[in-house]
Amino acid sequence: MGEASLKVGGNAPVSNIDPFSTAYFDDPYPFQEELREAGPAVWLSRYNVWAVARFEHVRAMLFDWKTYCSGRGVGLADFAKETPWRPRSILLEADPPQHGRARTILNRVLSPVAMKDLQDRFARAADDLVDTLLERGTFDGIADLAEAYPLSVFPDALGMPRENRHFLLPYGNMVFNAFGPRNELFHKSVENAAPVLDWLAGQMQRDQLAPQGFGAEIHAAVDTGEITAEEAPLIVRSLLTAGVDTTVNGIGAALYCLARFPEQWDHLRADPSLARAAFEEAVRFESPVQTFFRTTTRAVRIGDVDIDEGQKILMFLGAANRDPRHWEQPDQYDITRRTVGHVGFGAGIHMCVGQMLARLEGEVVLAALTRKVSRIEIVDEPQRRYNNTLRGLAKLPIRLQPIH
Ligand code: Z7Z
Repeated sequence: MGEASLKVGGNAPVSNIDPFSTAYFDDPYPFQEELREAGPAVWLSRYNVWAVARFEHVRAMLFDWKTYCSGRGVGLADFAKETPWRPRSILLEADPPQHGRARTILNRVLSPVAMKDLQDRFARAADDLVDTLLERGTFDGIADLAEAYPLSVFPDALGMPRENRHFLLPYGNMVFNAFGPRNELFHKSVENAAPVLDWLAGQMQRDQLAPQGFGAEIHAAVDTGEITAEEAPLIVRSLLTAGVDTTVNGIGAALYCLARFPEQWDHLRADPSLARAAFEEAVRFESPVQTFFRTTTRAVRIGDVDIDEGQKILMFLGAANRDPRHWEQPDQYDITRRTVGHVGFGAGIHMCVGQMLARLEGEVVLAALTRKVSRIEIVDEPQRRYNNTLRGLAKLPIRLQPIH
């Protein structure tokens, strides 16, 4: 780990930590502590960007969209200086007022009432999947559960055709890698996703989507004049991009936590009404979305550190969610903890628009497990999946013991 030093010509601490390296992904916690302890803002000398890792400052940044904008991209690339690698998202990579128009539509499509309509179907699908997996006994908790479940319900809710829905995974993997540097990981994920790009472009179009579902509802907003016919496919694309890999890693995180901490699993079984809380705490504890960027719209001071206009700042959601300045025993997975205020879903105007859908998926999967399973055992070494933004596993070999 790097020696702390001061930024040339300034008063800021400097670090040579690489938050996009496999060493970091394998064990991010000592690095995150170093960044939190170094100061409220730290210069990352490898990438010439700023890092903010303390809870208080990450949260404040997320709420202050005027100072910390998204329109110049939420990855390392500054859209003011380079052309985005894909047409920019009019939701994620936008600021008010443009952002609000796309957001309003998705707020409606993914509203609490819409979630209520999905509840029974989603719960039944979780029950069925857990039944099938119990018959197998031993399986891969990632491919067979954390990936299989969202892929079994989310494309249906969108109104996608049956074929090739697993193509959503390599696409999401590429987009989330693309928020980081153009490293080996990024290039490999581009290669992996190349064969699915044409398919994906087709999935956004109105005539591909079932007459009922999130996709059709988005396109219907063209008819009312809320958005243009050019904007609708881009808003569908936002769901296709952000709706699968994120929930896969959220469910994977919860499964991994409950397998590693059997006393928490016992607690959940004793009180299944904690299923939602157990999922939420897994999102805090593992922070499936680890980092992304903002760009300063003016000169600012964070703590005692001066930052110029037009600077990229990397927000460490995962580090904030384990900041001991805010959390008691942050490195404990505790399903009875008050998790309110965690930044695993972000905060402010860009806070995850699909968070209720994610929670629904997480809750019904955990609830199905509590009804049928007595023990979740890890039977072989878990393997990490490396991604520039997402934290999660590639493999989690587990065995489920049925309740007799
Ligand atoms: O609009 C989009 O394409 C989109 C892509 C990625 C929206 C959101 C995200 C995202 C989700 C980014 C979580 C960072 C964290």
